[in-house]
Parts: sequence; C-alpha cells; structure tokens
Amino acid sequence: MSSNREIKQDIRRLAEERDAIILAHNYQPDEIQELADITGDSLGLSIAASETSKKVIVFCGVYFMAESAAILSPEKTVLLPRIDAGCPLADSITPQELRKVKAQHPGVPVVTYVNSSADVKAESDICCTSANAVRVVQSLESGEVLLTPDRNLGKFIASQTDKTCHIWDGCCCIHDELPIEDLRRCIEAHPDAVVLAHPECQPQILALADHVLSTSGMLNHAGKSSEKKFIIATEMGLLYQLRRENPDKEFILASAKLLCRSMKLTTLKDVHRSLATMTPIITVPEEIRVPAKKALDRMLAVPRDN
Ligand code: CIZ
Repeated sequence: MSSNREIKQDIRRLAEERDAIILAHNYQPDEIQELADITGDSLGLSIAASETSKKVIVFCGVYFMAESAAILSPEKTVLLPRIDAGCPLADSITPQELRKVKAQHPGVPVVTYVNSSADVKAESDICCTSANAVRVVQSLESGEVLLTPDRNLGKFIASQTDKTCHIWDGCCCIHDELPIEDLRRCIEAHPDAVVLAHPECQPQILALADHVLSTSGMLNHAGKSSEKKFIIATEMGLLYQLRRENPDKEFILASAKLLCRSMKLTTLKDVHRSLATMTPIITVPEEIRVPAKKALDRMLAVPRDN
C-alpha cells in the first residue's frame, strides 16, 4: 500500500501528464486542500477553471460545482473524483418544480443561488452567490423576486431589501441544523471572539453573528481584521484555510456538527484514480449549458461594490 506521500507524488506526475489543474472547495478534507493548485468557493473555482490554460479540471467538491465548471469551460474535460458527492440543497428543487412556481408568479425574475443543479440554473434569470446575493437582487428592476433554492439565504436577502421575496423552501441541512445552544456556549466561552456566520444558517443564528459572510468573505475578513479570535459558523473544512492564512489568529468552530459528509467523501486515492482513468467526466448538454451560462453571465455582469 502506497503512503500518502507517494500517492501525492503520483497525483502530481499524472496531473502533469494529463495537463490537469486540481481545484478544491473550501469544505474539502485538509489533505485535499493541501494537494490542490487552487482552493476557494464554488464560483471562484469555476472562474479559475475557465481562465486556466490547462485542458483538464479535477474538481474536488460536489456535483453541482463540477457542473458549473463544465458550464463555463465546455472545451475542457471536467473530472469529479467522487461521482456520488451530491448536495441536498441543490437537490431540493427540480426544474419541473421551478417551472410550476414560475407559472404562479409570471414575469417575476428568478434568482438562483449557485448551489443548484445546471438544469435549475437554466430555468433561472440570474444566479447569485452567498457573497453577492443582496447586490444581485438590488440590481434587478423588478420589485418582486423569486429566490431559490435556499430558504435561509432567501430570508437573509429579504431582510436586506425592500423587494417582495418569494422564497423556495430548500436548505443546506448542515448550516440549517446548527444547534443554537452550541453557538451560545461558544460565545459564552469566548466573549472576546468575533462571530462569522454563513447566510445558509437560520435567522436566529445570524442574529448572534457580528458578520454574515460567504466562505470567501470569511477568509477576506479574517485576513484583514485586527481582531485575533473568531467563532466560525460554517462547514469545518474552512478552518484549514483560515488557520493556514492566519497562523497568529484563533478560529473556533461554532459546533462539531458542522461537517458535510458529501464534501468529505473525496480521498487522495479518488483523485489518483480519477486522473489515472480520466473518469468520471462531468458534462452538461448544450440545451442546458447555454441558458445556465446566461444566468451565470448576468450575475458576473452585476457591478461590484467599491
Ligand atoms: O458556493 C460555495 O462555494 C459555498 C458552498 C459556500 C460559500 O459561501 O462559498
């Protein structure tokens, strides 16, 4: 049996041979993030994938993330080392269900969180991330919006805008089920810590947070802040980058329950097998890819805050 060091060396050799770049989401296991050429959030990684000259993208994450890379880079081969790495939030709405809701609200623009399947994006007017959701909604002329699929992100957006928000009832069970007692205990034990919470958490969790941020927002904030201690309310994988980039600061996970099993499926052996066999390849049919890309492109065209 090869050691992790040998497997990593062989992955590097294969990546070179295949002209591949290895991307790892912020929630991946530590050894996968350590191995990756680039780590980040799902959209940031897909944009990085579209900008690289490499022909093969190894996406260490979950299914919808590899789909996003395939939507933005149809000319590249996108590998997802674990084909069974799904996302219950993305699965919480089907395109058929979305079409039904759209029929109930004719003319109301659909804003879909990037944590969704390609065919749901294809039925949407514009995408958003947890970092730009409020800005995307504010950029729309309509006074009414349909927000899918995350109800907690939807409620957070609704709290930040005067627009009428119709919210789909999906959620990320990891963020949604964060026990408030765990967070309260953490705050009591570390009253000097700054609380950073992800908008996929329930409103009563966000009410206890100092800042509501995406994973990239948390990394930016922690890096720039003069504060030294943070309580983190998102999936535990983010602690790897937070600690690596800020060795002088302390990061405390709000609850030991913040663990996504799907995100933790990928192993070094899976990455090795994927590169050796060039499977499983993720593709998105053109009739879905083109409208899904339009929804992503509309989001990317929304001006950023200065
Ligand atoms: O979109 C992503 O990458 C996720 C799952 C969360 C975030 O806030 O970055």
